[in-house]
Amino acid sequence: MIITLIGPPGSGKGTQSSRLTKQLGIPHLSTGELLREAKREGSSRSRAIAERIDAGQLVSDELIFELVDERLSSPMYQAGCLLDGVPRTLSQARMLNDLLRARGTKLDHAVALIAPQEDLVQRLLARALTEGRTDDTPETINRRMQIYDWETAPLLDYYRLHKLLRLVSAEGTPDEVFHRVMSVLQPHCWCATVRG
Ligand code: B4P
Repeated sequence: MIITLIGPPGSGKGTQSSRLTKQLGIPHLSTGELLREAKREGSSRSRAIAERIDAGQLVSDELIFELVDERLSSPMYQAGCLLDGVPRTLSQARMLNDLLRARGTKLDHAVALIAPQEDLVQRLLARALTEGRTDDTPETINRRMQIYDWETAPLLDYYRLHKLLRLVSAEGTPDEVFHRVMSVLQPHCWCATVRG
C-alpha cells in the first residue's frame, strides 16, 4: 500500500507519519528529512538545498525525485510506504505517478491534513523554541504557508478527481488526528495490514 500525506506546514505530517508507520507496518519516506540529511553532507548540493529550505522555498522537482527514486530503490520499500511531503506541486504529482508506474505500482491514498492557518503558525513557533529549525522563523513560516496555498493546495482537486483524496481535520491533539486518519483509511485497508 502506498499512501501520501499532504498538508500545510505544521499540519502534523511528520507527527502522524511516525504513528501511521507503526500502525500500518509500512516504512516512512519524508522528503523534508531526506533534504535535512542531504543538507548536512557539506557538498555543493547541500548548500543549494539549505538556501532553498532556509528561505521557505521548495527545492527543485528534479532534486526531490533524484532523492525519492534513490530511496525507493531500497528493498525495504518494496511492499509499500508512507510518503510524507511529496508531492508538493502538480508537476511532482505527475512525476510520482510516472515513477510508481515504472515500478509496477501506484498510489492508493492521498491523505490531506487540514487546519486553520493561525493554529499551524502557533505550532511551528512552538517548535522553533524547542527544535530551533532554521525554517521555523515567522517570516519563513509565512512564505511556506503562501507556497502551500499556491503550489500544494491544488493537489487536493487533483486527487479528488482521481478519487484518491481522503480529507482529515488536523485540529485537536495528535491522537485525535491519528484516529481520524485511521478511520478514513480503515475501510480501504487490508485487515491483515492494519495492526492492533
Ligand atoms: P517538511 O519537513 O515536510 O516540513 P513541514 O511541512 O513543516 O512538516 P513537518 O512534518 O516537519 O511538521 P509537522 O507538520 O509534523 O519540509 C521542510 C521543507 O523541505 C519545506 O519547506 C521545503 O522547503 C522542503 N521540501 C520538503 N519536501 C519537498 C518537496 N516534495 N518538494 C520541494 N521541497 C520540499 O509538525 C509541526 C509541529 O507541530 C511539530 O512541532 C509537532 O509537534 C506539532 N504538531 C503536530 N501535530 C500537532 C497537533 N495535532 N497538535 C499540536 N501540535 C502538533
